[in-house]
Amino acid sequence: MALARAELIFSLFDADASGELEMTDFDLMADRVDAAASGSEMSDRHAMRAALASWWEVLADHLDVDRDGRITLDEFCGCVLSPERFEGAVEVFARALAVLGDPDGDGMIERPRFHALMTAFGFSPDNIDALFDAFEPTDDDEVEVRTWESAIKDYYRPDKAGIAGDHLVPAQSRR
Ligand SMILES: [Ca+2]
Ligand SMILES: [Ca+2]
Ligand SMILES: [Ca+2]
Repeated sequence: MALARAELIFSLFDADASGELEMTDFDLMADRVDAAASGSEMSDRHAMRAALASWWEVLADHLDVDRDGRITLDEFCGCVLSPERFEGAVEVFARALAVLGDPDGDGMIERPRFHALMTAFGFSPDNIDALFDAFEPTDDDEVEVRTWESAIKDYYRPDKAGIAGDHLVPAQSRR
């Protein structure tokens, strides 16, 4: 399961589908999320950009073994062995994303906004809905941002299994 998850996370990070991770992938994700986060404060959007940039730096520092500025899938799978190294970066990212999901600060995120942000990160519509439903939305079709934030943190941990974010894994690759 851990390696399958690492491969899935790798393919999501590879925003330009070049087959390797580069800084430009994280710039591209930042652009997409920024476009999806209209209505959020500029400072919150900048915080997301900064979170993605420093996440890339941490990944490159630890995983780009041959120092060519790109992370191959083989190099990336090294993160399965030491997920704790990336926890800090994932936490900052999850917080920044949660803030973008809740511009009015009431602690809840609506389905359309959830959809827009998750689509920006490359998740597919069916999987996004399944995850939203797993969070048990209110009658107003909102879920708690806190629940989502902790699911994001779990999701990007390659060693985690049996989590809400498993709804984001296409059925055929679940084990
Ligand atoms: Ca790429
Ligand atoms: Ca490399
Ligand atoms: Ca809200």
